[in-house]
Amino acid sequence: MPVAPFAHPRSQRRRTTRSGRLTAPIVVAAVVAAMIPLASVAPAQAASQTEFFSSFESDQAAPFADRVELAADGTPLQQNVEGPGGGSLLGSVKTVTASGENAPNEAAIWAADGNPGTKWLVFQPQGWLQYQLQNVATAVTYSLTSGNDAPERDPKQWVLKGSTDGSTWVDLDTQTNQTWADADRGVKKSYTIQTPGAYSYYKLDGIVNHSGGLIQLADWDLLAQVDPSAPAAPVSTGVATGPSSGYNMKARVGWTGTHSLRYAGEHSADGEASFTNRLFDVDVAVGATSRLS
Ligand SMILES: [Ca+2]
Repeated sequence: MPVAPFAHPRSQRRRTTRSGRLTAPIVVAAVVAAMIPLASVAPAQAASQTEFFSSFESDQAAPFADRVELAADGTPLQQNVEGPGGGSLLGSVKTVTASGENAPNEAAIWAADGNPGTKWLVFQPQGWLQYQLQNVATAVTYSLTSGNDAPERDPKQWVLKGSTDGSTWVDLDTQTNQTWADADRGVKKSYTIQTPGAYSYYKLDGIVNHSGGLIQLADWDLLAQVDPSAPAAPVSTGVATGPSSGYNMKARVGWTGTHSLRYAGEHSADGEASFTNRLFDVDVAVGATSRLS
């Protein structure tokens, strides 16, 4: 399986554990998966020559999000690693749309990358931001993370809405008079959804800034109830929009388009680290000439 490393700032960040010890990040990579019964071929050709192929574009097979494989005794196949936090639905965000954006470096997609170092910015004092998920999901909490500067651009009020079709909306939560201090740059605030429901579209509607003509937001996350059988912080896997930046990579592209697989976690303890997440269930006959690449 060819692997193209890309930067995921959350994983690159070194952090200190409660014991005060620095931990090293786990490599994050974009991969393309294919069962190839022929000689090695380029990804662009592989789709028509294989029994199974995906490079995670929206018209191709979508991987499971954050699905940690379990051993026969029910324990997760994960050792000495810690994911970015359970329940996040960012891995299953299919499309991100907004009332406007400052593309490409401050586009709407940067609100959905789980990285407080990137942001969505729009030249409007009022606006909206919308996620379409790959599957219906019930968010029970959500969070907004402030941008890196200019607190007057922070959202002051908004209405969180949910929808099953992207046109008929249900109000889920309303906030007013929200404030991040000047020093609270890149700071996450979490909110409980009082009336959660199963939706495939979520929208931060009626966003109003504090003053001036711009809105900015570093991150908007939606979180589902955590599966009690899953590890406390599973390694995250899901579709993303390619690397944000790096010295040896092209930003915001995958192998065949604009999507990629992201996995993220940190080496959280001494010793060998490993994890196994399930990406696809495939039904392909494997023979002597089968190839996985
Ligand atoms: Ca971001």
